[in-house]
Order: sequence, then C-alpha cells, then structure tokens
Amino acid sequence: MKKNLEVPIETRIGNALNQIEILDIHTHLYAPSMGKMLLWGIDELLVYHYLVAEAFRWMNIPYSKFFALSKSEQAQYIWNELFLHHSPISESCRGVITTLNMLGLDPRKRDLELIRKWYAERSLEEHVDETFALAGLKAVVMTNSPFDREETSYWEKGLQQDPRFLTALRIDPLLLDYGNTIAYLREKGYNVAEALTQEVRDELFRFLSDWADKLNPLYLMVSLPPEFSYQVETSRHKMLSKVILPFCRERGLPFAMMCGVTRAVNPQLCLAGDSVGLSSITSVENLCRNFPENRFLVTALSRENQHSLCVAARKFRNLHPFGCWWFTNIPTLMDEISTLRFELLGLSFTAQHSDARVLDQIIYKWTHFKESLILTLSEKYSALEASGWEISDEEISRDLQDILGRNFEQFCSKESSEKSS
Ligand code: FIX
Ligand code: ZN
Repeated sequence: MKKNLEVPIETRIGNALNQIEILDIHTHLYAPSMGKMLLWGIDELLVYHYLVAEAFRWMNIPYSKFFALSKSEQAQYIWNELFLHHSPISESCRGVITTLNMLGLDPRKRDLELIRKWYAERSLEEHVDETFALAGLKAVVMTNSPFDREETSYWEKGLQQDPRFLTALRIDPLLLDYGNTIAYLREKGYNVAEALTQEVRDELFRFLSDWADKLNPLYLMVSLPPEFSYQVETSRHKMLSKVILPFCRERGLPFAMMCGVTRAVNPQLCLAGDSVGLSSITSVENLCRNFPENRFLVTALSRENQHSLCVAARKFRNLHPFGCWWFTNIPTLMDEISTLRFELLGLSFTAQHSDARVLDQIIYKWTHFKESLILTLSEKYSALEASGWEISDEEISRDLQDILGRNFEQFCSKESSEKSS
C-alpha cells in the first residue's frame, strides 16, 4: 500500500481529483454536430437563466421588453447589473468569474468587449477540448427529447456520434402532459389515444423503442413536480406502471427522476421562472418496492428531501441518489448533501452532475464542486484515520472514481439489472 502520510489529506484528494476523468451524468449540452443547439461563449454564460433570475431583482425593465432584446443586449444588462453595479458574489455569478479566469481571461478588467473579442476568435473544436480538460471530464450525458422538433431533426438526419457526448431519453411530456402530447405522437405516425388500452400501450412502446434505437440512451428521464405521487391511482400512475417502467425493464435501462420542480411560478421570467417544492420520498420508496426489477436514479431539488432520500437508498439497492441539483448546487448545500450521503451511504451514490446548459459552465460547476468535495471528504478521511484506519492514494483515487462516474456506470450496466431482479 502506497502511503503518503506527510502530505495533507486535502492535497492528496486534490491531486487525485486532477488525475481522474469524471463522467457528468446530466447536462443540457449537445454534441458539436448539433450545430447551434450547443451553447457556448460569454453572452450565453451571461443570459443563463440562473443569472436572469438574479438580475431581475435589480432591473426595472419590464419582463417582456427584456426578453424582446437581442442576446447580446440582454447579456449587457446582466453584466452591468450583476458584475458592475454590485459585486458578483452569488454562486452563479462567481461561476462566470471562475470560468473566465480558468480560460485565461482577466475578469478583473471588467471589460466585456474584450472578452467578447476573445471568444470571437475561438474555434468550437478547441473550446470543447479545453473546457473538457479544465473541468476534468471524459464525457457528459445530454438531455435528448424526442418531443423537441429542433432536436429530432438532427437525429432523423442521422448524427455523427461523439463519444464525449452520451445520450439520455427525456420523456416529460409523455408522463406529465400526455393529453396534450397525443396530437404530436399521432402526427409522427403513432396511433395513440387518451385511454391506455393494450393497442395504445403497444404504440407508445413502439415510439419509445424507435427513439431508444436512434439514441442508444443510458437511461430514460423526467423532472417531476413536488405533488407527483405514487400512492394514489392517477393517469400518470398508469403511464408509469404500464408503459414507461415495463419499457425500461425490457431495455435494461434505469429511470431517472428529478424530483421537486414547480414549473413557471412566475411565467414572466420564462425559463428562469421555475421554483422548488417538497417531494414525496415515500412515492420513490413505493416505486422501488413495487418495481424491484426497475432501477431508479433520483435527485431532489428541495434541501428538506435530502435526508429521507438517503434513508430510502439504504433500503433499496435499485435506488441510486445523484447530484446536487440546481438550487442545491451552491457551496453550503453541496457540503451538506455530500456529508449526509457519506454518513448514510458511504460511497454508494453519484456525488454530482453539472446540469450545464452552456459548455463553458462545466469549468466552474466542476471546479466549485471539487472545492466542496475536498472539504467534505477530507473531513471524513481524517475522522477515519483518527479512529485507526489508513487511506492510500490508490484508495482515494478509487473512491473518487466511484462517486464521480463509475458507480453510475455500474448501476446502468445490464449486469446490475440482473442483480436487482
Ligand atoms: O429539468 C431539468 O433537467 C432542469 O435541470 C432544468 O429544467 C432547469 O432549467 C435547469 O437548467 C436546472 O439546472
Ligand atoms: Zn437538468
């Protein structure tokens, strides 16, 4: 066993983090072959919906007038408000600073035009390579929607695959808004109707199979509102138990549930108008118990759900908690959530996903998470050493690889689906 007892544990974890390659298991990024769907650059960073919400706390401009502006005009407003008129201390604002700094730009100059010029001279290929390298990623998982016309046009044409951009099949409209999705499915040639008869279920299966064949996804996924429940019989209940979960079983795919988003509490804010609510982890437990042959990847948006999600995962090996999602992706809660998970689950979860919408964001989202992980994990290793254990560098590296990709890969593998049945 290679010991490294002279070097502080924080440094050893930091060194190991610099050497491993992370798998980012949920993002909203797209492969470069999907053209303008892959967002990058300073204006995209500034108009990120996290920053839009923060800027509107200061801006007086009417919502509709702001959203009618061009992207660079919106970016200018946000830059002025959040970076020039006030210090950019929020997590999302600091993220822009970390990103620019790590790319070799100097945000201290406060010169937006200079930054724009730098980006204008950059090629997308070099930018993908550099952002992945700075974040320490080997691959990201995209969010691929068969209900998005812009996206489906790329898949229907046949896409050049890039091994750094993996796929996940997103099915929110099917589960959450089936009534309004029927027309779209019929237009695409699937003979579906409101009642989930055997014929309709077969057609929905055919739809999912066609898309799974096209995309080869790692998992199916949905974001759920807080009121989502698997306790009382509802039409969503039936769609899940009769279509989606049997399909996942047949294909050996996990089902990812992102629990606790209330969409459009302020519709005027557009994408920035979503909020958070408390979810039912009892429903997650019910699903894990009633469908032991399915595997569930679960993250929760509300802070108050984090403890019960860990407890649920202690009870069900077909449940894999992941990530510090969105409003929980802030230092205070990353520290707290990782610590809760270490203390209740050891290392049997996936610690983070970036949810990046703009390529450049993988730099800060992963850098900031690594800062948190160095703190939380060094505390755990130190306590363990004080209790009479010794950790080698190889073991540190193994543990980090587990929580930053390998556990997820193992959970998704067919081998794991055989184990849970
Ligand atoms: O449902 C989701 O996948 C969410 O992550 C998004 O809807 C959300 O807008 C987001 O970007 C959060 O980080
Ligand atoms: Zn997301």
